Formats: sequence, structure tokens, C-alpha cells
Amino acid sequence: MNAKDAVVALSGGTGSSKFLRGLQKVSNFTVVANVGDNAWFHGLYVCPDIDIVTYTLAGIADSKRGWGVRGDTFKALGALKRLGSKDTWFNIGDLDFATHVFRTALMKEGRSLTQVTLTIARRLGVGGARILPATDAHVETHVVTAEKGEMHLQEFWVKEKGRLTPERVRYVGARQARATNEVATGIDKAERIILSPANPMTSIMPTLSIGGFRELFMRSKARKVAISPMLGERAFSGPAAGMMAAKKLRPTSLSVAKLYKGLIDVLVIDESDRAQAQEIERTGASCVMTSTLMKSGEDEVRLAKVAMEA
Ligand code: FO1
Repeated sequence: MNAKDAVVALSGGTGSSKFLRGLQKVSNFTVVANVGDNAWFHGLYVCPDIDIVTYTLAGIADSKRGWGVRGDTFKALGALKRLGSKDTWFNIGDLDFATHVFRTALMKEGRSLTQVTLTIARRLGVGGARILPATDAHVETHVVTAEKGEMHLQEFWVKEKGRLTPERVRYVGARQARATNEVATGIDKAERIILSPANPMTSIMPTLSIGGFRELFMRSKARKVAISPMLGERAFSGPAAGMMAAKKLRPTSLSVAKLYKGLIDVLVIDESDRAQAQEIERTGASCVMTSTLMKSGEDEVRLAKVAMEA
């Protein structure tokens, strides 16, 4: 197995975590997790992408739902509803609450998000992977909608059920934020950097928008491989299609190649999108075709192997 710092994977949430579960069987690695969907609920710091990756790699995620802990109950949320809390549209389970209480308490004692994330992963039994938040600063992905103006991504996706028309995506606080030393060293030392199959607009771009991150990424001599989350004109999961439309991009692998232009050496796309390969290669990245759908554990491992060999 490789050392954890030889392979670095940039991640988002649901799609990424399935891919990373496959990668866990193939290699050790470091995850640079998106922090743009972090938010405060009930006075607690909630980090959905860090948590889904942690729960998945610890083997306790509710993979069917794509977030939270398997078998969780929602009694605390019910109690908060009875008390009249306004934030109960975001369904935090009881076991999940424990993570947020623990994280927030340690951060209030002065521990960084990086330190707390490493502690939680260790205590939950994550093996073979080091999970790092992209930055210790607070960055928020906001969606500007035609109907209701600007809001946090969680409000757009969960409260409004992704039904509003996104006009623009903003990464609030990203420019002033800096990658942590752990992330900077990780990117610098990596032999291979993988952009997980994640929504480019809400999972990868928030990280690439962090002050100095793009330069850090470009400077790294690692081989850079991205896996497209698109299949035809749909995304595996989440709001990718609508978000890309907001950028006047059709939700295709070709658009993903355009968004990552100059950043990646290889784009892995689904074989059903073979017709886009030539145009993708014109953006400067070579194209590898395989089945990118992850319906089983074998699919996850197979895709991980392709990303390691591309
Ligand atoms: N997604 C939902 O669609 N509905 C929810 O109620 C919800 C609650 C939730 C609680 C904790 C958590 O870590 C994630 C949660 N998610 C929920 C997922 C989350 O909104 C997004 O899918 C990710 O942020 C995107 O990566």
C-alpha cells in the first residue's frame, strides 16, 4: 500500500464518499474535504462533507440516504421541533448530533477544525485514510436564486429542496481563507491527486477558490486525475446540473473538463459519454472511459483502480 501522503483526494459529499470507500481498499490516502457546506445549526458546527466521508470510511454511514449515520433516530430533532426551533428542516440524527456537540466543544476549547476532524476520524475507527478539512477558516457556499435571492447551499438544497433557480454560486470567505499547513504539504508531496466524482460547483470549486490553493495545486508535480460526476446530462447525485446551468454550462462531462481546464492531466468519464471524448481532449486533458456508476462495492473498487492507474 502507498503511504497516506502519496495519494491525495479532493472530496465533496455523497458521490465522493462512495468512491473513497473503493479507494480505501486499493490505497492509503489523504482526503482534502470540502468545507463550503459547513453551517451552524442549534449553536453547533455541522460539517456535512467531512462527516459523510468520515462516517463512510469508518463503515457507519447511511449510504442509502447519502448522509448521516446508519440506523440513526431523530428524537432530539423532534424535541427541538416541540420547543419551536426554526432550524429543524435540516435533519440531524441523534448519533450525528453527538459528532457536532463534540466538535463544537473542542473548537470552543481552541482546537482547530483540522485537529478535531483527525480526532473524530481516529475515534470512529477510520483506517487507511487521513481526513483533512481544506482550510480551518469558515467558508460558505452560497447560491443566488432568481426567486429568493442569496442563501446558504444547505438552505437551497435541503430547506428549499433544490427547487429554486440558481443564478450564481459564491464561495463566501474563500479568498481570505488559506489551506492549512497539512493540506499544503499534502498537495506538495503527493504523487497523485484525484478530484473525486463530486459536484464541481459545490464540492471542488469551494476548495479551489481558497486563497492560494489553485497555485499550490498547479505547482504540485502530482499526476492530476478527475472523475466526472456526470452521466449524459445528469449528475450521480445532488444539485450539480442546476448549478452548472447557472454558469451557462450544459451539465455534461465536457463542461466538467472546461471547469477543470489547465488543472488536470486526465478526466475519467462514463463510457456512454464516449462521443464527448475528442472535445474533452481539446481542453488539454486526456480522457479515460469506464463505467463510472457506483452501484456496488465492486463498482467502487473498480473505479478507484481506474483512478489510480489513469
Ligand atoms: N440532506 C438532505 O437532503 N436533507 C437533510 O435533512 C440533510 C440533513 C443532513 C444532516 C447532517 C449532514 O451531515 C448532512 C445532511 N444532509 C441532508 C446532506 C447535506 O445537505 C448535503 O447533501 C451535503 O452537504 C452535500 O454534500
